[in-house]
Amino acid sequence: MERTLVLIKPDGVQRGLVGEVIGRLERRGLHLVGLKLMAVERELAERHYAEHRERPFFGAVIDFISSSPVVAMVWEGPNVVSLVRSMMGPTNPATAPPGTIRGDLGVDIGQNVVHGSDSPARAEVEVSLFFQPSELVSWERAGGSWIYP
Ligand code: IDP
Ligand code: MG
Repeated sequence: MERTLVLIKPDGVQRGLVGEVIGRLERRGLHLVGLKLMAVERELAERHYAEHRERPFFGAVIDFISSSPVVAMVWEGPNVVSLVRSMMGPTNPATAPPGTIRGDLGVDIGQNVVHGSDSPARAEVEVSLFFQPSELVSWERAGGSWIYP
């Protein structure tokens, strides 16, 4: 079963958008298997964003994600990586379409409310960076067959 890491970034938590973001993912029918509020240490931030190490915005991204708590979650389901990415919208909220999380809730590329893994392989790495296996819960949602027949 596919899993993805979703972070509600410091701006989303500070702005009181935790319920809004989780509500959208829940209403879509996605399945939550891990959830916690946490501070992101710089070392974890640098490992999480390692692919951007050479980019000019790397320092700013590390400073930002470690500046204030995030909500870290793992969601599970068929195609969940691309489902979440399409719900988030493009990286820059200024050009993200209405109806997407970033297009509805943000305006700045650095403060774009959410992170979602960009591939199943990357998701596996990111889930294991943020969660111990014992923190993930396997459970069945009542009425789940009305979402996934
Ligand atoms: P993604 O979050 O949509 O996957 P990435 O390209 O992986 O976007 O970039 C990671 C994060 O780095 C973005 O979510 C954004 O907050 C930040 N970022 C990306 N590009 C820029 C930029 O050009 N300037 C400032 N911040 C950026
Ligand atoms: Mg990315």
